[in-house]
Formats: sequence, structure tokens, C-alpha cells
Amino acid sequence: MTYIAKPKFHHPALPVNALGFTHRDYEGAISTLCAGCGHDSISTAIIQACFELDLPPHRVAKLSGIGCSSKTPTYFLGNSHGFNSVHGRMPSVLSGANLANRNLIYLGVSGDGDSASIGLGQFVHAIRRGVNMVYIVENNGVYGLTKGQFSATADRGSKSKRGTINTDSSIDLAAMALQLGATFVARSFSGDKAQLVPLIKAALDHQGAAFIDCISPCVAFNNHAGSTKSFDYVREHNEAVNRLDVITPRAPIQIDYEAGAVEIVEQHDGSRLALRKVAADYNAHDPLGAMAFLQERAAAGEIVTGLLYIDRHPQDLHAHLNTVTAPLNSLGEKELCPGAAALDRINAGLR
Ligand SMILES: Cc1ncc(C[n+]2csc(CCOP(=O)(O)OP(=O)(O)O)c2C)c(N)n1
Ligand code: SF4
Ligand SMILES: [Mg+2]
Repeated sequence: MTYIAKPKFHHPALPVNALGFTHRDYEGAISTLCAGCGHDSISTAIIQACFELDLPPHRVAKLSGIGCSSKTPTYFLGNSHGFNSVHGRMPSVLSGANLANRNLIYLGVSGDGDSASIGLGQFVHAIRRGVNMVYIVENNGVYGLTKGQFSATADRGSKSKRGTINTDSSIDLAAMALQLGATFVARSFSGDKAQLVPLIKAALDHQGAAFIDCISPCVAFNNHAGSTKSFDYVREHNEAVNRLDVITPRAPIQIDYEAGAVEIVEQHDGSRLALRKVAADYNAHDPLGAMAFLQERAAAGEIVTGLLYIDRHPQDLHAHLNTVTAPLNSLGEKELCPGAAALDRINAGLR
């Protein structure tokens, strides 16, 4: 048995959101991951973010590859669309679905093996094309599902459970996403729900390629002394540049933060992000500065978290390609076959 359904009953007094849904309506099957796995905390954060944003579950499409991380969509949003693809192939399946129907909210969940090794090319092209999605990598530095081999995000010098030292350079997926033109880039930690939930909410509101690299310790294979992806290590080396609050167009706008410490970022859909600066001189609108900052702080042994970059005016693949707004399966013969005269005009334009 690969999953266990949760019983449907719940306490009648459970709080409901604006759609009348309870938290339970955003849950999935009972998790079969190891007790204490960071990935389960990310699932909980996704459930909370969708509940708080009042997202209709049927408007969300969750897609993944293969790995413990890629199993997690079974454990959240049980009433949403879902597709568990092949190892490393989530980005192309998500891109295709998004091109066919832009009316859904696309949530891609992947692992560091899934996205930084076999799926690296897929990750790169989905980000550089600006597919409108939330792309979360649940980053534990190992291939958890296949028993803990180092992945490409494992830091040079970190130690495996059996004592081997990793001699390869690591791939920083957040830095890559910045270089590739993602319009929203963040890093967080599965053990920091206060930071992660608003980041997921902001990414879901963002109308462009939103990438979140979420450090998510593997308690079975990468949570020992010498690992740089363990709960203890990340807690000790976590340097947050900012904290977020998300104010949706539906919520009354009440902001009473200290002047100078908070920046309000307006998004296309009318939602506002209140960005509370922790590092006073950090600028979340400068991709080059963010890349330099990430590398500088990584060299000093710090793990930088928070909203690293946001483009206030994002564009997505549909805007680049000038596609029709209607889902492709709703187009009739008239729209799909505009006739010989239209074809002649196209051909004449190519001569
Ligand atoms: C084409 C293919 N190659 C290799 C595998 C074996 N495999 C399954 S999961 C996995 C790595 C998973 O690592 P990651 O994406 O980091 O997920 P985690 O389990 O750590 O969450 C590998 C190599 C596979 N399933 N398919
Ligand atoms: S093996 Fe690691 S990644 Fe997989 S469920 Fe267990 S703790 Fe999580
Ligand atoms: Mg992994």
C-alpha cells in the first residue's frame, strides 16, 4: 500500500476560510515518510498557505518528479489536480500543462536530486522561459529515496552518514534561478514555518516563475554532525535577510511597522507584500547584488534565507509567446481552423 487515506470526519468547530473550507480540506493522504522528515513540514506549510489564501483546491495543479520529496503532493491538497511524473521531468510536464491551460495555479514540487542532477536541464529551461508557477525544491543534499547518496547540492567538505567527504562543488539552485531570470527567488528552511508560509503565499500570488529552495533535512541519511543540511547546522548558520507578510486584496490593509524597516511590494493581482528587512541594506530588487551576496555569505559559511529577489513587474511565458487566454481544450474548430484565407495571409507574411 503506497498511501493511507485520512478519515474524513473532523471537529465541527474547526475554523473555516472565506470559501467555507477547513484546514482539513487542503490536506492529503497520511504521510509515509520517515517521522521527522523535513519534507512533511513543507507539506504542512503548503496546506496552511493555500488555506490562508482561500485558494479553491480545484484551481491548483500539483506536479512532481520522483523522490521522497516528489511523493509529498500525495500528502497535501487531496482535492486538487495532481501528476507524479518521471524523475527530473516535472518542469516539462508542468510547462506543457501550463501552456494548455493557464487558468490553473501550478505548483511544482521537486528534490535536489530531481532538479539538480537528472532534471537540471529541465529546471534551467522552465525557469529561463518564465513559466508561471511555484517551483519548490525540498533540498536535503542527498538522494533520500535511494538511501542517501550525495546529491549535487551537497556542500564540498560535508560528510556522509558513513563518513565519506564530498569533494565536488555544490550547485546553488537559488543562485542559478537568479541568473536564469526567475522573477521571484527565495530560500527557506523546513524548520522555520514563520518564514516559509508567507514565502509560499507570496510565491503563489506571483504571476511569473517563482522559485523556492527550501532546506529540508533528511533525518534518515543527512542529519548527523559533519552534514551541512542537518537541523542543527541550518539553525546555527541561518541568516535571514528579511521576513514577509502577505496582504491579499480581500484583507483589510493594516500596516503599522516601524518606518524604514518595512517595504511594501505591490503585486499584479492587487496583493501586497510587506517586506520586513532584517539585513537593513539588503535590496530584494537587485538580482546581481543578490547573487554576489549569496556567494559572499556562502563563502563565510552562512545559509542566506528569505525573499532574495522579486521583480515587481513579472512577465510569463504566455506574455512572451502571445498565446490565447482560453484553455486549449475549450477552442472549437472555428478558432483552430480559421480557413484558407488566414493561411494564405500567414504564408504571404513569410515570403
Ligand atoms: C530515470 C531514473 N533514474 C534514477 C531513478 C532512481 N531514483 C529515484 S529517486 C532518486 C533521487 C531522489 O533524490 P531527490 O530528488 O533529492 O529526492 P529525496 O528523496 O531526497 O527527497 C533516484 C536517483 C529513477 N527513479 N528514475
Ligand atoms: S529517507 Fe530522508 S528524505 Fe526520505 S522520507 Fe526519510 S527522512 Fe525524508
Ligand atoms: Mg534530496
